[in-house]
Amino acid sequence: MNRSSQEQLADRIILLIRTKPNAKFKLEQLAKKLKVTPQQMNSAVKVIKEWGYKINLNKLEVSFQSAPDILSATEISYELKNKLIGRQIHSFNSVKSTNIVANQLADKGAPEGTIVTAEKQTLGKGRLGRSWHSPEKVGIYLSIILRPKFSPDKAPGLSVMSALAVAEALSRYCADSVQIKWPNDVLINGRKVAGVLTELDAEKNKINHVVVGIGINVNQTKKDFPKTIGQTATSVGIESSELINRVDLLKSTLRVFEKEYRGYQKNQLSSSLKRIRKFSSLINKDISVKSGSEVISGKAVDIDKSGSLIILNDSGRKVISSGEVTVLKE
Ligand code: BT5
Repeated sequence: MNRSSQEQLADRIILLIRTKPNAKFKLEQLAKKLKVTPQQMNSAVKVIKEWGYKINLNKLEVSFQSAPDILSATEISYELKNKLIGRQIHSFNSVKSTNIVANQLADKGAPEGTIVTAEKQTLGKGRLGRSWHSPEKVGIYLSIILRPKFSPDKAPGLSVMSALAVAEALSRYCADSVQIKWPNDVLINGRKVAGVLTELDAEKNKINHVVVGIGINVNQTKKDFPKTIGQTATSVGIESSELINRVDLLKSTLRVFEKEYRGYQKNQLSSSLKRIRKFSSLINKDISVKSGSEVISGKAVDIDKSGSLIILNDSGRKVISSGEVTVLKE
């Protein structure tokens, strides 16, 4: 039996025994049910232990105690109940960047809703050539492949939509302190906890695919951040003083994302604007935005249904679809 069929068997055993935690399952009966030999059962049970599942095992019986907090396809798909987002899951221990892998999969025809996750990234990407610090097993590194039918000019709003999905998932852990800093940052108590990198592959009037990359700092402690971002970054764990289950947080994010994406396809951000405004850290602040080579200053007054930021200044009303914001006055 090769490694991957052993892993598949391990998956099936986990699915069966976790339906009744702590109940004893006879190994012989499980083997019969799964149509495998006792030897195959034994090696699959070994794999289950190696993955970090807590099981009680003797020669005759096995029982399920608890699942490890690993971003594996087995754990992510368990009771996810999404129709689209996460219907195919590619999970890795280490990749350069989940966005790079997702773009490659999309080029090869991976269906909409396919996700890529990793325990660690060695070349995690931010926007505009910047990097995303991605240490092992403490963060969530996720990319989602979308194939929307709408025209490419509607794609920029997907960043705000994704930031909203993350903010909503995070507010279950840190209720009143989560904010969205337009267009793609999520903050807790003013520090960056998550970022979104949206990459678009499109022709003139048609989107081939979009990869939405989401990085969330989950269980980092202060000393896990390099000096360069020590003052500006935070994690959900630091802000909630709890050890967070990454699989649960990832699944909540995927569920909210699916709901938001459905709404976005119908009418962009129309039905999300109230929540976006509630989370927004910029409304009514004096800001300056660098958008391409242009720098525009003024008061941020709103975000519209396309995800653009509306600014008022002496020369009137400006609508900005993407850029870098600096807050001038709190
Ligand atoms: C972002 O860029 O915020 C987008 C980050 C997207 C990361 C995800 S992880 C999964 C997927 N695969 C990838 O390769 N990327 C995506 P930007 O707005 O450009 O912010 C980058 C800046 O944030 C950096 O220049 C640092 O100053 C800061 N930074 C880097 N790592 C950070 C971290 N882990 N937490 C908080 N701030 C960070």
